[in-house]
Amino acid sequence: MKLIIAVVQDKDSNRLTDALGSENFQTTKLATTGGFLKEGNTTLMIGCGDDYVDDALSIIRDNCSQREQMVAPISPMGGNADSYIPKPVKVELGGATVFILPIESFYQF
Ligand code: 2BA
Repeated sequence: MKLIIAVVQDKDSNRLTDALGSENFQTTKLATTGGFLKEGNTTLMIGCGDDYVDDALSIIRDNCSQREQMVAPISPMGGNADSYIPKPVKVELGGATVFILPIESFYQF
């Protein structure tokens, strides 16, 4: 058994959980925050048999989109805030960041 942990954009999360559910994958959805952008994203925990990992990955791939986002950098520490004109930086948000962990034991009581 494996635990798939997928960090996805909020905009994709409902479509993705619906698509996974329609293929009988069970999911747990966590409201998370990205460390870099400090914005909300969604982390899904998906427990499944080893033979189903590829199917889950292709559903994730098909339902998560890459997007670009402009981010305003924070003004430099100690700098003169009056003369600092923040230039937005373009950040490429991935479709999904996926970790796959082996599961030693699985119980449901
Ligand atoms: P955030 O940490 O908010 O990062 C959002 C996007 O900002 C990233 O998209 C990446 O394009 C960019 N980014 C992140 N750190 C950067 C840096 N030091 N300099 C320049 N740009 C940077 P993704 O790579 O698609 O990541 C989307 C979200 O997935 C992340 O949100 C984070 O919540 C999670 N994530 C990505 N890699 C991770 C990792 N190795 N471990 C844990 N969580 C991860």
